Amino acid sequence: MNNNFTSPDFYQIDDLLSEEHKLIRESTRQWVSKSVCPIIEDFAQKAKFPDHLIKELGEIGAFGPYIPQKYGGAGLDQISYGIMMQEIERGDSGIRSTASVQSSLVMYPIWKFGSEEQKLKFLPKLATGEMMGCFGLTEPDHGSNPSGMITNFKSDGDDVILNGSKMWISNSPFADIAVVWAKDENKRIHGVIVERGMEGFTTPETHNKWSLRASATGELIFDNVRVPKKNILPGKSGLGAPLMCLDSARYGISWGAIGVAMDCYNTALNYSLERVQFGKPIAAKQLQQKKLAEMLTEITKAQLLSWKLGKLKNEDKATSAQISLAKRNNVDMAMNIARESRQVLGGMGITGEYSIMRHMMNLESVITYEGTHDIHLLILGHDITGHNAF
Ligand code: TGC
Ligand code: FAD
Repeated sequence: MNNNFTSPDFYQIDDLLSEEHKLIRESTRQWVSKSVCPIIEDFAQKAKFPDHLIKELGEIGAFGPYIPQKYGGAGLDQISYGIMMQEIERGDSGIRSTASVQSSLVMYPIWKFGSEEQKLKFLPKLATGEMMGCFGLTEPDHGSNPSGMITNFKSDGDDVILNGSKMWISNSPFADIAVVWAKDENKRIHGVIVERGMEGFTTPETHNKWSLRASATGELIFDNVRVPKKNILPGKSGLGAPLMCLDSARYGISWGAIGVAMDCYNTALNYSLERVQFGKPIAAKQLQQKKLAEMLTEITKAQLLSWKLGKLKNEDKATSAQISLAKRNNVDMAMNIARESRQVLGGMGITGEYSIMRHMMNLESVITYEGTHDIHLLILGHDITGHNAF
């Protein structure tokens, strides 16, 4: 495990960052090296979520970095958020998932679409980790096509009665609240805050994953759950509301993937300098240099992409298609680098002595969730041609 990590910066991209960005990177990096790297392999092997990290994630400001301070967030810009996701995902995609679900998929919709009462009730506790949330969009029969969702509610006095189920929900087994997307009697989609303990609401865990093993994934089952109407997010309805949340999370993932790629690249570089075969370090062999040179090239391109996207997001100018391009490119880039760097390590690459194989398996989820690789291609195709090919 490499605990003295320095990120590659071949194009002096640090010059584009503020002093605050660099401080945030340094402090998050140190926390990851101290609290995540030493324990994460063991938790992944045991398929257990390290829940003792929740409080620390709250303390380092990883929950809602860009949410205003008034609501308990850190009031930082989008590049700061991206940098935090990069550093946390260097440790493990599952820990980044916990942070990005809490920030972009739970706090963001409450902040953007919630009533003042909802914001004051939930956001400060979500920011510290005293309360944890999850986001329920995907259903057993509606993954890439969430508009077909079946989960629905009917009005009953001051309450609604919620029925249906959600699948593949990060953090569901331990979440205190779920932001659930469900259709009303007119088939209009709304966000509903469902609280643990409401009768008829259960969250069974999904087992036997080979990917994201240090993250808890589960279902959300609603069997005539009575939810007060005051728990419906009043500010926006329709599929566009959850898609706005996804835009924020996908942007964070574009940075997170860079963290994984950097960790794999550094591990492969260090190993190749130390491992001697045929009388020389394997780093002296052209075939290994080709791998390393291509890794650095792709990391550098991805760094520039996410930085520029962050600038656009700071100005509120980033389009959904631009976000899709970065999520799709950077996760694919990280997957290729994980595969190549694992080969540099030979047999050692398949062991838990190094982080690469765990990253490689995690990325199989990252390339699927928040819109699959192919769905992001179709979003780009739609943007380019004006023709919807979904
Ligand atoms: P479509 O007809 O294109 O759009 C419906 C309405 O939404 C608007 N819209 C957006 N609004 C805001 N942001 C966006 N990114 C938007 N994209 C579209 C659109 O203008 C329209 O508005 P209106 O007013 O006309 O109704 O919708 P569609 O049904 O054809 O589907 C579009 C598609 C395929 C792109 C979308 O549904 C999609 O992205 N599918 C992928 C599903 C997905 O990403 N699921 C993620 C689940 S959450 C998750 O994976 C969390 S993992 C967390 C972790 O552990 O890190
Ligand atoms: P499907 O939609 O069934 O897709 C199967 C295949 O068909 C894919 O290759 C896809 O690209 C392709 N495909 C689909 N439509 C088309 C098309 N029109 N043209 C061509 N190809 C197409 N969801 C949440 O709501 N909240 C969460 O917190 C969450 N966390 C997750 C955590 C993990 C570990 C995983 C694995 C998933 C998580 N998801 C979550 C669900 C995730 O968003 C979905 O898995 C994803 O959107 C894909 O849906 P699906 O699995 O149903 O695949």
